[in-house]
Amino acid sequence: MKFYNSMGPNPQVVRMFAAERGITLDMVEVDLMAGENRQEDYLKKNPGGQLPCLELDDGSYVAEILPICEYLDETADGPRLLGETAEERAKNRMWTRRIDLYICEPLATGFRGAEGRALFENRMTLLSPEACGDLKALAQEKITWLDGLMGGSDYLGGDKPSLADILLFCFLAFGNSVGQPLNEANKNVSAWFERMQARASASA
Ligand SMILES: N[C@@H](CCC(=O)N[C@@H](CS)C(=O)NCC(=O)O)C(=O)O
Repeated sequence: MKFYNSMGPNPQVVRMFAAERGITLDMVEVDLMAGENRQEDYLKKNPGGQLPCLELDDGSYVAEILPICEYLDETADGPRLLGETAEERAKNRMWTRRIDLYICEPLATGFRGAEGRALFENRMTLLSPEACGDLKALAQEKITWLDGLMGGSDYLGGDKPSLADILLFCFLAFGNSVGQPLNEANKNVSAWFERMQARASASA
């Protein structure tokens, strides 16, 4: 198994998930800044042209971070991070989907068309900087919504971090570094962010 890795929050989600799950990834670096991921050799692996991507032992590929994490969870020895029962898995997926659709997607699309414009303008259609401002505001609105729900437990998934926690952490850390800072008025999210940052897996 090989993990095609790069800078950016998406590969970080898989690296952090693997670290939490006790999995060592065999990493191959791809130069995202130089656009290596948009060239023929990489497109044969992942026609979506984005990172990361996992090459399985049979030579086939799985792209998209959430299915990659699910695959790692199901195939590694030891207790599953995504849950042992249908109920646990459904709740994990519910949180992961909320975080992905309502926070990660607008945050990342908002970044690409604004601060990331020079890097992305020859790679994909971008929204106007004004629309990107609206997307960033939508992401912030949902983070504040989440803050109101997060008082009772240490992590979204309960007493240990789930994939949803890892996803949210990597994207909030990324947002923080590209002009979408953490809002300190969101006390629960801020305390949760510090808890996540203190985990050894945060530097994976
Ligand atoms: N939906 C994809 C998103 C992947 C993604 O956006 N990756 C970024 C790196 S964080 C990327 O490849 N950016 C460079 C590009 O699009 O050319 C997933 O789940 O893996």
